[in-house]
Amino acid sequence: MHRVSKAANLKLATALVAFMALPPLAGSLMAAEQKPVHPGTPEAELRYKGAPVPIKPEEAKDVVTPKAPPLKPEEFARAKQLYFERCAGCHGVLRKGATGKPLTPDITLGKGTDYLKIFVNYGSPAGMPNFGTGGELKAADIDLMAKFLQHEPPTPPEYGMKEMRASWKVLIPPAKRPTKQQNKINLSNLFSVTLRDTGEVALIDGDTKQIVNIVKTGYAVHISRLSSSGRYLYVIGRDAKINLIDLWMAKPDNVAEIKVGLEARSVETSKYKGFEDKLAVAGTYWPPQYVMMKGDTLEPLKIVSTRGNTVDTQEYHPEPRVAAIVASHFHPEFVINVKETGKILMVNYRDIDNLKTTEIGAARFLHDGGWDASKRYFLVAANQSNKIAVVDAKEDRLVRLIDVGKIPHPGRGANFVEPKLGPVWATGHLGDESIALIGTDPEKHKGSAWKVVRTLKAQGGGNLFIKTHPKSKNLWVDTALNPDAAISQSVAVFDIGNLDKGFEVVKIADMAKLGEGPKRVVQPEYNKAGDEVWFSVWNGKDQESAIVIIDDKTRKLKHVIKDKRLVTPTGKFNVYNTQHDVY
Ligand code: DHE
Repeated sequence: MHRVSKAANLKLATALVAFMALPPLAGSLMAAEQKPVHPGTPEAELRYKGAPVPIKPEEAKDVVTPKAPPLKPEEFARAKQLYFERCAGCHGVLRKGATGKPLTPDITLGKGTDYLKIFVNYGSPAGMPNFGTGGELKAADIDLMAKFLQHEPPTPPEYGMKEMRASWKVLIPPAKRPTKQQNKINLSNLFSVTLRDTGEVALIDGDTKQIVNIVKTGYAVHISRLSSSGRYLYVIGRDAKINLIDLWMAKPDNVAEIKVGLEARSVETSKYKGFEDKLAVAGTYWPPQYVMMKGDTLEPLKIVSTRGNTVDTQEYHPEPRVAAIVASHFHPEFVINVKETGKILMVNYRDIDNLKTTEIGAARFLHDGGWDASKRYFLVAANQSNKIAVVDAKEDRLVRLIDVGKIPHPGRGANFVEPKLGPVWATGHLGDESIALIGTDPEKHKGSAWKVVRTLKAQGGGNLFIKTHPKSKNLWVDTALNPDAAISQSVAVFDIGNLDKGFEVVKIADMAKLGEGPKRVVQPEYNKAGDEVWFSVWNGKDQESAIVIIDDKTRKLKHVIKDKRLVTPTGKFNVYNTQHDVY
């Protein structure tokens, strides 16, 4: 296993801090890259720890703790804001510990203000940022934070059926929607492109490369998913707002919306035979729960909490966030991954009043993942545990926990046939340059199944997404979070038929011919035919970004989409490939 050096880790960590802290520190992305903010912290940890939480501080109630140093109301308000922006992503909203350590008063009161101040000021080699010496927080704020941490954590409000129904809007009821497609777009080759910092998606015609519409969505919009038929597009923002877009309209646009919580990342729809387009499901980070909704209106039907005990030490965790959700093709089930408890819930939606759930114990910090080529096995990263969990969706059981490299980050992963070893599913890593190939065919390639059969070496750490297509011979690997601009602005491409040859570097950002900015190249996504691969060149909010389209066969530039409306493009979701789980 190749590992990045300590110095490289430090550089990468620094870049990641800047990257993670996007909303409040957005403008300082490049500047912050120069400061050593997280000494000794591997990049991947930081990537997941520091993201600001979009919960408004005023929503979380103050709890004054008798033995803790006193704080005035305005000091409380400021401390809450700082905590949600800088700390909650790692330590959890309730400070019970997520990828960062627990910070509840039973621990912090014993440490005292001076000790805590030193910690916040200088950080720790275990991953705590040096907020003081790194220049992120002033002395007064560090003092405030050290006192605040000794009080009971302010709890954000619960968010239940009443709140969901109050936020729910059906803009165009199903009866008033088109009965057949009203536009001439080749919908199966449409792309939904996340415009992260404007809270919108760009719908781009994959054939003509023209923008069909820019649709308003939630704050810091995150992912798009398709209904089973491909007609409806579901988009979720970090503020837990879901937008339902009807692609049959003359100009595809929102037909319904709902806010399902205060913070969220995942949405999915029912795909099992007989339930096509019937249900949608969304998981929230806060409150820790998932909700099932009517597929064509988003009417909320059932909310289920994910609070419970961790898979290993079996301690109670008050805030287990919902990470990836996929729809099973073998049963009417959603596969719901609960991050902090490390449990995979196979939730049967056949009868939601008598809900049957199979709870599969995997490993903590479940995050993202995808199906193998047969769509029977789901492979998901337990990222901070450096493992991939494999679940059999036919038999609803854990097949194996596989040790991989440092902080696996597959996106949905990449399925292909390794010439000697048979079908594999591959993941890259945030924390090192390795690509792990896991055998996925227990029938014909039993010896290779459910282990790392081969490890490739790509450009470096900071990989976010990896992609191929059943019709392609290429495996594309981004390195969007690598601190070296030459690496974050280019991608590696392997020849699947000759992996020994190593990779070729394709300088995607240069092809876009943009001005200043980080120009991170992120998330390869194929068109329906599998002969083009699209990359986002992700620049700052006030800078020009682009989408670069590569001819997959020749690996040469085919087209660049530039438009002043394409602000901070990141994820791209091709309708056909997302609808049919092709990756
Ligand atoms: Fe994502 C998928 C969570 C930051 C782009 N991201 C996911 C999933 C989760 C997740 C749980 C799986 C969803 C599913 O399949 O149902 N992402 C998080 C975070 O908690 C994190 C680390 C911090 C945060 O602030 O939210 C985070 N993600 C990012 C980004 O900064 C990215 C790179 C840019 C952006 O647009 O926000 C980003 N995440 C994506 C994309 C996917 C994703 C493009 C879907 C990949 C796919 O191929 O399906």
